[in-house]
Amino acid sequence: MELKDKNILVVGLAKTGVACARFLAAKGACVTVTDMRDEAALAEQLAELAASEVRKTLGRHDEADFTAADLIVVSPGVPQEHPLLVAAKAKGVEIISEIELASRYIDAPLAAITGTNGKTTTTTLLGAIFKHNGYRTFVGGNIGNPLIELAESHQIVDQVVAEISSFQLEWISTFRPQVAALLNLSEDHLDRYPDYQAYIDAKLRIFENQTEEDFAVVNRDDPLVWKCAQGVKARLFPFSRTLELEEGIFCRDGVITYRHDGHEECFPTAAIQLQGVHNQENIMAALACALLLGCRPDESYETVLCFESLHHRMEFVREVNGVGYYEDSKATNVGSVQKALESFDNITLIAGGKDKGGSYEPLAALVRERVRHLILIGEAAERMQAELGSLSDTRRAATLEEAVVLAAQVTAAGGTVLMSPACSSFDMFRDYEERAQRFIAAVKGL
Ligand code: UMA
Ligand code: ADP
Repeated sequence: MELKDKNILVVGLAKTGVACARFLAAKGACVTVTDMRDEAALAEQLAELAASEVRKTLGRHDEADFTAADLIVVSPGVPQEHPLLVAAKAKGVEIISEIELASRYIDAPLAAITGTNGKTTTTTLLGAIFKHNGYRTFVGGNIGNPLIELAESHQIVDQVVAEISSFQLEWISTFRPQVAALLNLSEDHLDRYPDYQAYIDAKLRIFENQTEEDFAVVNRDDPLVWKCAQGVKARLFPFSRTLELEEGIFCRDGVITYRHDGHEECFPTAAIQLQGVHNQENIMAALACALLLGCRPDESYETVLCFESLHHRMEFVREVNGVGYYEDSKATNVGSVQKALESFDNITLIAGGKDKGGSYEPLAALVRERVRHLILIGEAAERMQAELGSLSDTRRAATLEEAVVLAAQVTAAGGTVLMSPACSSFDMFRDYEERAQRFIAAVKGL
């Protein structure tokens, strides 16, 4: 792909935009960056770009930048239907995402992980398995560091593991992972997509350019994933917690069994530290990707045995007066909260935050069955109250701290207080990490 002297517009100047602009400028392209935020708000990003020659349109977007470009590289946070992207597309301008650009400059095999939940856990575990097998490995993508940073660094690696979001897949054209995993599907990001199907369609694009030489690792137990998988060109490699599979990876009676081309490997689960059925799925997906890409079973299993849960995913905080307090701040949709509720009985659930537009109804049965007290916070409180408020003792709190104190008052010994919000955090906090820290501080203050 020739970039020298090309007019390239980078839309969005956060992590992705900065890395793309630096990479493209170093390749000799004429780069313009544009962001709705102004210079003052972007001081940090501009400092990172100080050594690169780039033109800037900040505090606004100019149509002329879009329609005059030879190529546009879009950040994940910019919606696909942005009118200026639509206008540029109508004029025939090529528009790509950062993962598309990066993948054109990466030679190493690519394992790409998507799904509504479990991406970060599975990506991190798979990266650790590759490293323990002795492979030079880059781990990146939606997990926090753009893939283009690998291309920019000229680092030589043997394996690339990428966490991939639906947003990043919106503008791909040739992006082709050797192994792509789809962990699960449930409603999410409906504040960005017109409907659930549009979100699903974006996710499924991970398989779009695969051929029968590649593998699609898919959740056999998720009916929607399994149905969608029937259309893929890659070889299907299912994982299951319920079925014995001839080809695939499955867990039964405390043993994970991997079967591929008549070959079998067995991995007992008793000594695995990562708890919860959802993590069993993440482990199977990571093991499948690793073994399909040449990892040795023994080293891979050793990594799985030692791997501990990542922070802010159903993490135990402390016990006070016989009540266990758990923090699951990364649970920002109903799919992840379902898994959290399945893990406990007699729950006081603290939920709510910024509403993403999906239905809370999928939680109803579990709330009725397992939640004794529901304490709602944030912008979504009203909608959640309307959809779930009649199923258990439901209360409202103005702040997270007030919710924790209220939870401590109403929860009897033997119960569990669980913060698993089903919403993003941006109405009250900087991000999910700040929400987690505030919960932990409030619990420690009890
Ligand atoms: N902007 C405009 N015009 C617009 C819209 C936005 O100029 O119309 C600007 C914003 O002012 C901002 C920039 O565009 O400066 C948006 O950038 P971004 O949101 O893409 O931020 P990055 O820092 O580049 O982060 C992105 C991912 N962000 C999103 O998908 C929203 C990060 O995922 C990812 O880690 C990073 O690239 C590296 O690949 C975050 C995320 O929340 C963690 N992902 C979602 C999730 O996990 O649920 C999908
Ligand atoms: P993602 O990167 O997709 O957001 P994480 O690994 O960060 O995934 O986990 C996010 C939330 O989803 C946490 O609350 C976690 O407990 C839950 N979770 C993790 N894996 C799964 C899974 N396979 N199915 C459902 N929920 C999961």
